[in-house]
Amino acid sequence: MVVLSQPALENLSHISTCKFPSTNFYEGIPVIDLFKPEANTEIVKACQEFGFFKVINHGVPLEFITKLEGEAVKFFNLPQPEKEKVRPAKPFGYGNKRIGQNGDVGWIEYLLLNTNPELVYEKAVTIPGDSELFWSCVNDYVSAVRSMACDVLDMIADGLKIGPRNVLSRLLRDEKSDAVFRLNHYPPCPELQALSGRNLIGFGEHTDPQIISVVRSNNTSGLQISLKDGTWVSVPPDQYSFFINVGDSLQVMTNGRFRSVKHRVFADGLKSRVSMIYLGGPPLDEKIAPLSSLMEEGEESLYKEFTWCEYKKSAYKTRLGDNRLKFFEKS
Ligand code: GA4
Repeated sequence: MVVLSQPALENLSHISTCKFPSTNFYEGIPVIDLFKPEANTEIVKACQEFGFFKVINHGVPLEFITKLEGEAVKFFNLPQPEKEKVRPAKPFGYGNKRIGQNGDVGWIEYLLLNTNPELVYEKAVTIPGDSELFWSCVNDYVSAVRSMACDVLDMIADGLKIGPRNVLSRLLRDEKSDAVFRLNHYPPCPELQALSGRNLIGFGEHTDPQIISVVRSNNTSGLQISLKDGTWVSVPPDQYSFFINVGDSLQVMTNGRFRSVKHRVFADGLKSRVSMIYLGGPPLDEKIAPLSSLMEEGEESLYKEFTWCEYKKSAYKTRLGDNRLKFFEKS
């Protein structure tokens, strides 16, 4: 079980709140067993309908997950001045309440890390205590999760009946793949919940700019996704499974067939939520465009041409809740 110390209730007027019916879970989230032969088609269907699904039988060793969670809890439990010794998340490091550089805030603290082997030395983030142990846990976890994400992308190619099979996964396997990894801690907000029955927004609504994101959290609720009709639903937590989000880049590469899913996170009233997210992006110079093998005769791209670097630069100038793809849609 995760036990973390609670921060004092500070002036929270700048962080939005909302009624969060945490027990009212949505039961319609697709669950994909990666061992089943039908997984390919089920994943494609889930990406079209929801842009989101849960995977079981994922093959990521539980040991990697629990070790990294232990390191994350150790870090977030440090006294505030110790945590602030880590370089600020501009772009990589420790962040507290501020998200990105454009004024977004939430009831969250986090470590934002770059896991690209080429940049690791240049942008290395040192963690108080045993930083080497911390990084070895991150690397074990990220390698296993990346490999599972690549399997999922290969199954997507199979399900879409396009080739080569690694047309998507090669982008994450590339040593220049621009992947980001975040460890999030959403402290509970018991006083606020007791006073008003409301919960604090931990991470406001947004889509992920990358290709695919793999989320794992402890057994605390908080994650919500937006369905096609705009309804927000709560995702039942499951510490033994992973949740996968379609990102903006995969929406473009499938020419809008897949949905980049809007999601947000509330802080729980009583429990700490700790999540770990691998966001798999392509190399910076990669062109993001609909896959030619998927396009039907006469079908035109819905998007202007751009590279991942161009999209990322533009996305990082936006606010969390903005529609980042709209600048790249053909009118
Ligand atoms: C959303 C997905 C990832 O967490 C992230 C976020 C990034 C950040 O936290 O710095 C951004 C956000 C995310 C999209 C818009 C910009 C950039 C905060 C923000 C307001 C690491 C990412 O790649 O894009």
